[in-house]
Order: sequence, then C-alpha cells, then structure tokens
Amino acid sequence: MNGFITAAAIAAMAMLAGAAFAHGDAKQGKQAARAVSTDEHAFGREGDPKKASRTVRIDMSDRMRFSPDRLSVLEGETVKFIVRNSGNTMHEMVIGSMKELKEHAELMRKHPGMEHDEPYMAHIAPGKSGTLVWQFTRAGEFHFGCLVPGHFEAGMVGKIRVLAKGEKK
Ligand SMILES: [Cu+2]
Repeated sequence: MNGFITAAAIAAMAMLAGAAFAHGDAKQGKQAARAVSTDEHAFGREGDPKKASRTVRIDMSDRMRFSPDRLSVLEGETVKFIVRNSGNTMHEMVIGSMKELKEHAELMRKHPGMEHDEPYMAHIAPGKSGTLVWQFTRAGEFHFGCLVPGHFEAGMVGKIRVLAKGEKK
C-alpha cells in the first residue's frame, strides 16, 4: 500500500514538472516569427506585407504631431506604414476608433509601465523607424494616435478616412 502511494506521488510530481516545462516552452515560442493575425476589428485587420498596395511614411516628433496627420485610403486597401520617430522620446502609432484610442490613452495614463503590443500599433524608439501593415476592410472614419502618457492629450492624433468603393476622394 505504502509503495503504491509513493509511486502515485512520484507520477504526480513528474506530471507537474512536465507541465512546468511545457509552460516554459510556450513562453519561448512567443519570440518566434508570428503569422499574420486574422483578428477582425472595426478599423480592419493586420495586413499581409506582400499585398500592400501603398507605402505611407509617417513622421512622429516631440512637437506631439504626426506628419502627415490625415490620409485617405480605399476600402479593402492594404497599406504599409513606415513610421519614423524623429524626436528624442518614445512615440508610437496606434490605429483605432477615436473611442478606443481615448480609452486606451486613459489606461496608459493610469498604468504608465503597461506594456502593450498588437498588430495595429508600432512603438518606435527615438531616431528609429518601424513598419506597420494594415488592411482597411471597412469604410468610415478612423484615427491613429500616440498613447505614450500625455501625448494623445497634447494632440498627437491623426485621421484616416476609408472610402467605400466608388466613393470620391
Ligand atoms: Cu508620442
């Protein structure tokens, strides 16, 4: 009887150890190349870089401005954004609806150390550039903002008009 209990305990311990290892592997796997996300948002979905029909360069500065800060795209269009931070502080470009951006900015103000990373955002260190590929699947008015605490509030926001097929620019 005693021997049986010991064997069962060892088996349980082995299972726990196995689970711990599996968890460690899953964490490391996050570093590997990520496939294009298929998550749908009101403002579109992650774009396939191979299908980008346009490249738009966006500059971010310590004047808390995006340049350009407005653009029009066609419904269905995949745009490759090359985002450059020409300032001396961290900036980021986050695409979304005005409501979502405001809520997210509020959250960032409350938790300044909060890390966030989604396909619709690019965090760029001073002097660096990064890319963001997005497909605008629905017509409407959307925005992009910098959610580094205080930046959005200082006016670091831009507008994207997604035109329905056949709509005039
Ligand atoms: Cu900023």
